[in-house]
Amino acid sequence: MALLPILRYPDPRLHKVAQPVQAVDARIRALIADMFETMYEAHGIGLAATQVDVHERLIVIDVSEQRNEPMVLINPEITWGSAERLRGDEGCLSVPGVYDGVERAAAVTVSALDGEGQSRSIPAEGLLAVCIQHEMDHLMGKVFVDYLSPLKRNRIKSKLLKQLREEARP
Ligand code: K1U
Ligand code: ZN
Repeated sequence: MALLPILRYPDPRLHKVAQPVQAVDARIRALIADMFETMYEAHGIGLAATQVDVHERLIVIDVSEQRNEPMVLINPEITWGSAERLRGDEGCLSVPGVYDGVERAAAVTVSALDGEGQSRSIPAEGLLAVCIQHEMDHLMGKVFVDYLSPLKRNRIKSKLLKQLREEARP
């Protein structure tokens, strides 16, 4: 297993649209293992393949307190979303240190293949529903800061670019 580098906003590769996974083979299983290791090490509750510069429709999630309920979504599609919408603060491993409010469907049903290539339909609410929608946005090249005002987004962009420049200084 290996830790993968996570792309950081405003890296333009975060805006690429992911393509369907063609086969759940050894390459994908190794990627899933590496993505879980990377997500747990970063203390995240989700990670999309886009964030590790792999532009295929694959997500890993674990919203459990004990960090022992891993969930793999391959080629996910939302088949139902509630009319009820809720606004809550979100964070992102690709946008470190930034938290802001985003409005999402309160509940969704997602169909996807699991890590064994089996078809599943998963009803989700609460944090899991939010996380699924956030990660599926990544697969469409969308980062949660894209929901914020241009003013806020530009401030975040400048702050993160400054951080990257400082980290690159010898
Ligand atoms: O996509 C990612 O970078 C993972 C992201 C998922 C997410 C968090 C909160 C709301 C929606 C989606 C994170 O895991 S950020 C990590 C974090 O700060 C966090 C962890 C648990 C609950 C809330 C935030
Ligand atoms: Zn994210």
